[in-house]
Amino acid sequence: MFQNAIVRTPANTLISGLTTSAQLGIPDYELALIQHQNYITALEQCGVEVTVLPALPEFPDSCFVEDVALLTEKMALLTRPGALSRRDEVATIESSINSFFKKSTARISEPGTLEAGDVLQIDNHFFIGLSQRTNLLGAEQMIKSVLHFGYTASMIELKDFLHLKTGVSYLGNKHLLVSGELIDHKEFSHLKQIKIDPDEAYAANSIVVNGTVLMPHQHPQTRKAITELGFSVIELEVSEFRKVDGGLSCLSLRF
Ligand code: CIR
Repeated sequence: MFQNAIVRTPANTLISGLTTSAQLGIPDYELALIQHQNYITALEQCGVEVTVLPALPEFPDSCFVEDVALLTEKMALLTRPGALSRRDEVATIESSINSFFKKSTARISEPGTLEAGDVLQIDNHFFIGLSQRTNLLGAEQMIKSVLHFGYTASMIELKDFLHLKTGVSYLGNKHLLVSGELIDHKEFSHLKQIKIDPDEAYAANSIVVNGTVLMPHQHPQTRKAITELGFSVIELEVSEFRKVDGGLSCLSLRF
């Protein structure tokens, strides 16, 4: 069960966030604020206490808090983002994380890079995507840190996705939402895959919060597959975050 979540209010500089999706247009900041508030409300509906950190205009992507830390039951890991413009976001969230994880905080150090959007936890195991943002050294550092706490970890090389969790989410009970290059990936052969059509690929980034799946609005086939598994679903419109490559998972740290 998750008891807490940390989010950060989007800054008005969100419109200059890093993006590979420029064809979707520039985010509407006022709408992004409304969508962000709806996201917070959904987390609260799932029984989570949400800590809302203030906007940081000097970091356009800072509302995507997932990337700067990995929070697990036993430890926290402060990352070192591969995106230069995001690297100093870590320092801005550290004290908040330390207030929850007093004893066991590790960090990724130079020349390693890692963004936690590249980390998928399934039970006691972490899959780490090697991406444009997460390098081998960062992944190796993370593996060393988590082994120390009794977890296991392995790497998955990515070709297309920005982050590992751009293309995969774990629903629990061995069920995986999966899309694109990760469909039928050998690392996931022991899991039941819900394969997402290319036209709904954005829904591969969904989150499960205390038994409820939070997924992006208007992905009917994916929604049907998820509800058939018995999950309750909350659909959220996050169009303004999608314009800067953000999805459901990256908007919060849940623990
Ligand atoms: C970035 O490129 O870093 C942000 N515009 C989007 C980050 C999305 N993070 C995630 O999916 N974990």
